[in-house]
Amino acid sequence: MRKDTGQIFRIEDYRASDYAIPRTALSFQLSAEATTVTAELDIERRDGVAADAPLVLDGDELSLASILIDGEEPDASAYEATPQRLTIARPPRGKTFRLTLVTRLDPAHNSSLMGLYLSNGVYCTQCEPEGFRRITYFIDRPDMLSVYTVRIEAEKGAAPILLSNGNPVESGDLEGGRHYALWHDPFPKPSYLFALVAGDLALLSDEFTTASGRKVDLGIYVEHGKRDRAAYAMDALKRSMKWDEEVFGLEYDLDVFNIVAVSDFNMGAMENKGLNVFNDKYVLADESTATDADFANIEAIIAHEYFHNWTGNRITCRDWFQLCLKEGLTVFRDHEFSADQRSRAVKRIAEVRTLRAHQFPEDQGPLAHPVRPRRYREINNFYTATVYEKGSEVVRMIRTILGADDFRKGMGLYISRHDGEAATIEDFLKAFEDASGQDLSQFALWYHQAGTPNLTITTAHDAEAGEFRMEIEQSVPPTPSESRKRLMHIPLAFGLVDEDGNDIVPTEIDGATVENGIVHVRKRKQSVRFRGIPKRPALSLNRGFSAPITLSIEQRSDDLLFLARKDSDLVARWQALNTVFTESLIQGFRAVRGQKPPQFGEGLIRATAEIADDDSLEAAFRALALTLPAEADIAREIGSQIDPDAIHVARESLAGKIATDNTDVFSRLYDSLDNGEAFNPDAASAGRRALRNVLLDYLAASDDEPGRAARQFETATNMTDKAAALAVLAHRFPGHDRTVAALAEFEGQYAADPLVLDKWFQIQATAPTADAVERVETLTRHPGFSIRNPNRVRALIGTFSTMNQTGFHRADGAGYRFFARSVLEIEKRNPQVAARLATALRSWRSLEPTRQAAAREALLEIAAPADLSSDLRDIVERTLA
Ligand code: B3K
Ligand code: ZN
Repeated sequence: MRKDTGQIFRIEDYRASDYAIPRTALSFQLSAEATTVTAELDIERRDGVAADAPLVLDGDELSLASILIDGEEPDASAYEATPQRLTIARPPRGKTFRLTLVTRLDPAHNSSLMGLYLSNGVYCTQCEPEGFRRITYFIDRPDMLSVYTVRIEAEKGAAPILLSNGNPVESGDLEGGRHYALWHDPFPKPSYLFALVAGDLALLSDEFTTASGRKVDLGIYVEHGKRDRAAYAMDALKRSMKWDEEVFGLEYDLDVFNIVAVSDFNMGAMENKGLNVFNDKYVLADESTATDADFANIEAIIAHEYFHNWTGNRITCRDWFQLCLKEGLTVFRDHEFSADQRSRAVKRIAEVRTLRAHQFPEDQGPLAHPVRPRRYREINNFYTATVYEKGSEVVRMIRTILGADDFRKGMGLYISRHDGEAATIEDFLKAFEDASGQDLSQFALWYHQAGTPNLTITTAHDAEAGEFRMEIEQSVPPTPSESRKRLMHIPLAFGLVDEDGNDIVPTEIDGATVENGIVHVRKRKQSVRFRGIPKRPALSLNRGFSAPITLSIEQRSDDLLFLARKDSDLVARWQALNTVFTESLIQGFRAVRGQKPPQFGEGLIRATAEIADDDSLEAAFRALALTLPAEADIAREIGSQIDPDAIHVARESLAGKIATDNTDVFSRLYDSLDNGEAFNPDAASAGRRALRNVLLDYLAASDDEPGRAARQFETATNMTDKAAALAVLAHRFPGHDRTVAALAEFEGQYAADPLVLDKWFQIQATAPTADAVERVETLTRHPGFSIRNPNRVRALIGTFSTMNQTGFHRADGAGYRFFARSVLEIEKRNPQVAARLATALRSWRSLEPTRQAAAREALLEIAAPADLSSDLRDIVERTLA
């Protein structure tokens, strides 16, 4: 593994490389433990570079078998090859020359899943960000664009399928049961987009004709026996291709587009040019093995990787500091796609929940960094919620500020200007400025400044003058190495709502820029005065979640409950109810800490029933509205002195109260939502299942017996209902005979289906029982568990550490100790997965003192080994700093 060297990379140190590699020809002789890679690199000295400039190529754990310069073997003193670097001190003096390198790889023992490795007998690659240098020596940086030709040779029996980027050129049989395939990708691309797959896989094929009439062959390759489970992914792919043409005018550009599903993969998927490689979790789905959430994720990730073809591949990043240029933008594009395919408001609420759950804690803790970071020690640790999700919010705000038309023009300009280039955030912003004539210099701080901005809002109403005033004050909290912050441009969408729920149109507005229901906050303090407002309005804020900020405002809970019922903006309606839930739970938490029983307002309980029963609202919206903030959400809002046990008690007591007081409505609704319809993965049907399963959980919170959940488990005809019922049994009736039986049945039925068994691991990892740590530890010895497989590790240990607040944060520190041991064990094989896992401790400073001390011990234990990987060293040191 790549050991930490302590080196820090800084954006200001960027400079173009001395040499370019316009053409790259790779030839692979595949073999599990001894693969040979021959790389023929056409090297070109850039203009203005001294003829004696050394050529330095990156490597990572490489061994050089041979080297030729212009076909001749150089003198041993002419070059130096280490596992990390190949240096040619005095390259040929001519402008161009050819370097031929042979390296040998051992894919079978590559457990880091970076570079070339074997997953379940399938050869596959992962190169982003710096995995290509584990295959051959190269100038492995995203601005090194090269045209690739790839020849793959393997044993035909073991690997009948041979795939790489671009278009297939030729293939054929060879002696000794071997065969070969030749691929050529005409589009210059960075090395991180290189991919190769070889193995024995089943193919689901289809085709797509682009708007300009080009026929594209589509292929999804999966394990034998699973082809039918790829149908939904194929459908999502075709919808994505069409959507990108219709919405952004972007067409696919090669003759083939292939997707391969592999079972060992460090993240979700990878956008390699013409050959996307996917974690099989995000390809395979049918009603009996996947939940509605799985279907939605597949649709989103298939779209995301496909959309990268333009935003990421055709226009790539100049350097890794610009990662959000492709990621934030592509997340924005996949969000829009899902919003168009499903329900826009429901999708937006889901995005807000994700952002708050993952990005806000990052921004508020020791790992905070700007959307475009200025320095890194290990780039793998910057594939974060900030770069992706906040990066997407920033693009959304550009559209809010410019309006849809100028935004679309700006995108067009960005693409036409930079197609075929490696670009920067400055290039991106300039395209929008030029297209719209607007100055985005203050707005650009969203890319450069870390931390979640806060707006403090106070209001006053003068009935006599018919005037409503809103005072806004902005602040950005300090973050690591950024103690002083500059003032941001925050587009805050709002509405003044009258007693019937209608938006009031003021006769006059002054004091700040207000356009189309948006206040553009640019100064520290801003005041807005609305005239023609005789009655005190309810104030609906940050409609549509127009800016990724926090709000400090005293709002009466009856105003919020009114907005929850009446606001014209559905996101704001959800937010209003959620705010009342959160505030009530924080009060409940304080009561529990003070040894008092928590109390909850009747208005809230009534509003919950009313919203549940309002069939003018989509079921999916009602499901989200009814879902209480998660324990981690409540902890984040409390902010310090966190005691997860008290949060758990408060939340359970609110759930119990809502369930007891609303049993009749909830059980009637629960029964009525079971209409026996055939399974359909569409948003409306999924929404009905979501609502029914939220109600099941509530009803179980006041039931003494698990009858209803057990019945649902037994009669369920799809995985969504089955897994939801199993979770209710395991979480609310642990140890009950029917729970034990259901867990055993599920385990037996899916023992041979790892992706489904992951749900069984997850459900048990999240059960909030006193013995959770011991249970999870025991499950690590289950035959279906493997510490080498990232999906298994995430399902069991990842879920435990992020979603089982009482178990992970057990007061005696047992959860942390188990966690530290696991992280170190995983790190030996896969540093990237270990480092990601370790971020679960990033909010340790918000815990109450006893847990804080125990969490620190665990972090110190993780930091102790002298030879940690750069991945884990970077996370643990920043977390402790
Ligand atoms: N670009 C890849 C992520 C690569 C992560 C490397 N640690 C997938 C995506 O965002 O589309
Ligand atoms: Zn991406």
